[in-house]
Amino acid sequence: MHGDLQRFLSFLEEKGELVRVKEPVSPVLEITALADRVVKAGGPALLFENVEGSDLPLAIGVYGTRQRMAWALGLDDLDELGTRLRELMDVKVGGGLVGLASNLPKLRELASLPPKRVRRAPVQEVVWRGDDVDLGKLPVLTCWPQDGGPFVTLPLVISKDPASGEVNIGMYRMQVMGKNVTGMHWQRHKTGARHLESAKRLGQRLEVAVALGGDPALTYAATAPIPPIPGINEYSLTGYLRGRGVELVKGVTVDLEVPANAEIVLEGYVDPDEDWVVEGPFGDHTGFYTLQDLYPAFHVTAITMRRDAVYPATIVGRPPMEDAYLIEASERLFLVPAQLILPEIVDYHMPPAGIAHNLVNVVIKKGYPGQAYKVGNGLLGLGQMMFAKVILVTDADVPPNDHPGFWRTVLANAVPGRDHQIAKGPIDVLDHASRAWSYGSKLIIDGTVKHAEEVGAPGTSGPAGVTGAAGAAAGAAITPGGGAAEPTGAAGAWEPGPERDRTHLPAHAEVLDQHQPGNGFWFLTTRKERADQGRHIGEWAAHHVAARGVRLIAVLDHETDPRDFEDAVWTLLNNIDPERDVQVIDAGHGAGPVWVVDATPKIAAEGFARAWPDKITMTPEVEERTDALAERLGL
Ligand SMILES: Cc1cc2nc3c(=O)[nH]c(=O)nc-3n(C[C@H](O)[C@H](O)[C@H](O)COP(=O)(O)O)c2cc1C
Ligand SMILES: [Mn+2]
Repeated sequence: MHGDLQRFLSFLEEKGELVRVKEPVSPVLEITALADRVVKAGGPALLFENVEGSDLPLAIGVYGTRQRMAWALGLDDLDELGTRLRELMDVKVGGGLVGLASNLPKLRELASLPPKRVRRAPVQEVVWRGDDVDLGKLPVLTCWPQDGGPFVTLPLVISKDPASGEVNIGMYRMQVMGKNVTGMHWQRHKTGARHLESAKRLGQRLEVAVALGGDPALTYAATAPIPPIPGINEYSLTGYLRGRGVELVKGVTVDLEVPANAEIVLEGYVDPDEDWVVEGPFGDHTGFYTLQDLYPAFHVTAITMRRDAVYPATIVGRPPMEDAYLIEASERLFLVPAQLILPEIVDYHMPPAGIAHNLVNVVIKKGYPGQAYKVGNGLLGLGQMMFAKVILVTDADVPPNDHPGFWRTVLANAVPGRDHQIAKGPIDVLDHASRAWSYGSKLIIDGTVKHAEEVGAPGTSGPAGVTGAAGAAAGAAITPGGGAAEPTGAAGAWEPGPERDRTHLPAHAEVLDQHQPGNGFWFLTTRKERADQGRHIGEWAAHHVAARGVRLIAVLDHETDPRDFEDAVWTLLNNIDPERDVQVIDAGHGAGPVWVVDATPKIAAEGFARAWPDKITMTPEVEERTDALAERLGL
């Protein structure tokens, strides 16, 4: 295992996966612009040795490919995360409480390598306290043009619940607001926010320490959705991943232990009685800005660092970004506990276009009617899976990371209206389309091959027969348990129409551009100017014969390219609250029912009370300078 960030950077350099940038580059937008194009091209990690305005070098994109993410955890491939954990646990025992109970003792092994206390630590070679504390000396990035200021983007925020003593590390971005104060963007559902509530009840300040760098496995662990199991936290997960305990040292001004091998540590406190401060805007991992909001202030009492400290950073924005690989690591690891509870799950994936929680593709082994909903709703009950907005379930043999192919399979097997469920629940705080902040709806689409009971037959207890796209294509029919065969009708035989470009699609005064990619979608774009415009265009399209071969019509904003499937689905998922924005129309012209989705920006005239954020874009001037820089660097 690498042990610390700098050893991992050396490892990457040996592998040819690190490029040093020696010329001066500005931390205001420029580093973002370069890092953005490099990560999207699957390029190397970057070490900026000369960041304007700071003496510290800055590393970015360290986890920016699937391979580097695996190496960061000491693995060759991220799939090993699941295999190793599966060996530890017995996932065959079956689902629910039985599976959990028989495996709980085994989970202790996860906690068998607790942190080790050390007295001297590289991260305390340099100590700034009191007036010497100056966050302005760190190369903190101002990431995007509309950002409210510089943000610490890869922080490991350490706190202890003053009531239970439970320690937590979460990655919560921090906006620098002064020499010694930042915002603390722990969202309402996160553990750090709970620790602050606990401190408030006890009438105490909450001490907080923020580590930058350290073992790459620990940085990963701070992002992992670790369930609240006593004795299991980010330190024990890191101990399990790296095969030895994390070295900790006592903070110099706080009664908290901090990772001894970090690059930099910020020590301080959050006072629950202090007014919250205006945080943001911030170009977020949704690919949109998150607008200003109130968050607690973090006061820095000391900054400690290595003599040769490297400042680690990431940027988030339009997918795919570096965080997609941190998320994929969690996806591989937490597949195993998810299968303990929902054993029919064969595999799942959260495609980058869904920025993690907006889209979960699930493959199941199906044994009975309604099972897709059992799994979809079951996932919604598992920790941070509660944020999922759209869940697609199939039992077909399609890899969950084949994004367009997975949709194609699900749309072929799912009849709009008959095969979906809308549910309500908590929504990610960053979601800008939900009816209210952090509260909205979810859409589960059952793209499995249907059992007789699911298409209207009463069913009996005999051996079950199935139908659906596969069966119907082979000329098969529903066989209700032990009974007579029933024809499947149009539903099972559905096939998507061919790809059609705008020249083969009907004109509409308000439609700017449109495309049917050939997998069941029809994307249309419009410049929204009046209430219900998106809905009306969708309804018009559904009634047109061009809707034959289409299962999902989506009306999108004018900035979306309907020929770019990733762009279109990314926009679609961000801009909807399914219960409000998804309707089913059967126009009766032979297309069958279609989902009509209004994914345009919502406006006040439609009763939408919140402000709608912009999509993130870089300024043309910075892009131009970055073209030149990228060329000089051969990137
Ligand atoms: C790059 C990155 C930035 C993140 N920023 C935030 C943030 O600002 N606020 C937040 O609540 N979660 C943020 N997260 C997600 C949390 O780190 C994640 O939900 C984590 O599991 C929370 O852990 P906890 O359960 O210990 O609170 C971020 C994740 C990544 C990968
Ligand atoms: Mn946690």
